[in-house]
Amino acid sequence: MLRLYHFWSSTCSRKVRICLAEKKLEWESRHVDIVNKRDNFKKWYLKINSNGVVPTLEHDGRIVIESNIILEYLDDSFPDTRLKPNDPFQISKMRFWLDRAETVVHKNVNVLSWNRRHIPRMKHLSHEQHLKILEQFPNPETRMVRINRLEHGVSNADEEFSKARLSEFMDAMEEELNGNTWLAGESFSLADIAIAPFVERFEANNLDELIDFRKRPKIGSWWGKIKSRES
Ligand SMILES: N[C@@H](CCC(=O)N[C@@H](CS)C(=O)NCC(=O)O)C(=O)O
Repeated sequence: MLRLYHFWSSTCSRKVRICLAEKKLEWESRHVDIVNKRDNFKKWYLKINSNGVVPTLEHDGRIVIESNIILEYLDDSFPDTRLKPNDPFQISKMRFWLDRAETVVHKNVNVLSWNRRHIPRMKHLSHEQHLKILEQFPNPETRMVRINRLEHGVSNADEEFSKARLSEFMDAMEEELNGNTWLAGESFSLADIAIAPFVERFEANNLDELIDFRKRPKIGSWWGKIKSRES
């Protein structure tokens, strides 16, 4: 049995839900409220995900964490509908984009979401209450980054830096899609799944330069094809 611990608007959770839908797998949902109830810092959740983040997959009692690893795990465990290319070079491409989704896109989208989404959601809390929440992040690096953001804010310069990294990322994606229909070649793959929720987040955050598809027409047509999929 597959059970997914996830949060509705989390980009990393979305990746896994898209993969489950593409593969037409039955799954049980456990919603983890990472905003108000902070279920992700509760003892029971930290037992299955010691980083205190979503998503977490449970498969027949076994726990898998990290969204990109979950994607590959699902594809390897349920190979009927393949979302991984067969060719080793294309697999390397797919892993390249999975890596960029985490190390470039997720990281920088987080910076840009701070003023736009995080602060408005937390405005009912005092500084001390907010700090107490951030101090609960078990991962020392995440904890330090979040506390620094609370103490010093995200400046215009920080935002411009992140926007520039995302813009470079989008240029690289445009170049990749110049010769290929999908990110890892001629077939839709986990690479496309891993990036799609972030493009949706660029739209939700009104990051106009990133979603100006006149500038990056290949991504525009890729995005149209992604949105027309049932998943
Ligand atoms: N590398 C992890 C990142 C997971 C992650 O950061 N998840 C976010 C939501 S997208 C989260 O749970 N954040 C908890 C919080 O902000 O309190 C993965 O890909 O699974």
